Amino acid sequence: MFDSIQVIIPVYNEGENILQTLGAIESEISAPCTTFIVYDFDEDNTVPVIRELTSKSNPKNIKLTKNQYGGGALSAIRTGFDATGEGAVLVVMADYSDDLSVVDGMLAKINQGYDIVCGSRYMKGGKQVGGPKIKKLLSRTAGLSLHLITGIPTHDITNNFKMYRKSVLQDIEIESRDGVELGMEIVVKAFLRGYRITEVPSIWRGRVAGKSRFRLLQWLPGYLKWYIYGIRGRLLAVTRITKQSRTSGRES
Ligand SMILES: Nc1nc2c(ncn2[C@@H]2O[C@H](COP(=O)(O)OP(=O)(O)OP(=O)(O)O)[C@@H](O)[C@H]2O)c(=O)[nH]1
Ligand SMILES: [Mg+2]
Repeated sequence: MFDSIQVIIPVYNEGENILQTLGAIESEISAPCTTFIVYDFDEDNTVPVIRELTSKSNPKNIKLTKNQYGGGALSAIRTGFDATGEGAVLVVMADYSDDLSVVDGMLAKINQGYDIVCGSRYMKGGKQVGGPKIKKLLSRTAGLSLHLITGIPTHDITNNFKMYRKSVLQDIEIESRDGVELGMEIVVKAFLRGYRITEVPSIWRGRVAGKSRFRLLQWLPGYLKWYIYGIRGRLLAVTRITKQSRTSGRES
């Protein structure tokens, strides 16, 4: 039973957004949180904002952490994973796009025995407000079709707003090195290994300040790789089960 949450926030010049996101963590999540803010370089404009905040009140629950794997959101999240201990680990974006009002519910699901809880824009009750239309179309199509084809228990595979049981993160080797598709990689691999996965509806809002770092064309192949991996892995598993039941049917 976990009663606190370790939050990871990758940041790239999020000085205009980070305090609002930290404020929402404070006000919308009732479980105590330790937040790892992972930045790439010392000149990032998020860094002085956090330094000022922590010098005023010295909160022990905010950890400014430098990316240990070079740069990029994906390696920043990996650095955050490394910094966390046992328990529940939540990935949140810095630009106040994720719906933090559902986080206590995510923790409750982990405590019910689920290993991963996905924030889901594309299930009943979830929503995506703003953001580029093409990105929404692609991620929605990927999420709904992967759910339909493989039975993976989320409609929103591409969303990185997910809560993990740390032991799952220790068990799954992350191969992705670029982009932001690691949430997708972890959930697809965890699904094929039989981990318990569920989702909660959440509302995603497009950023109102700062600059988007999303690179659709550059990152699309990474998403496609894990999409195909999921379908292939599921088909192989179904074929194996069918062969086994035929063999045992013949033997009996
Ligand atoms: N450490 C680090 N964090 C990054 C980097 N690029 C993006 N991020 C963070 O990763 C999160 C997601 O990046 P965004 O640019 O918001 O990408 P997105 O959410 O897909 O796109 P929009 O919200 O539409 O702009 C945010 O918290 C960013 O600050 C990076 O190169 N390094
Ligand atoms: Mg964003």
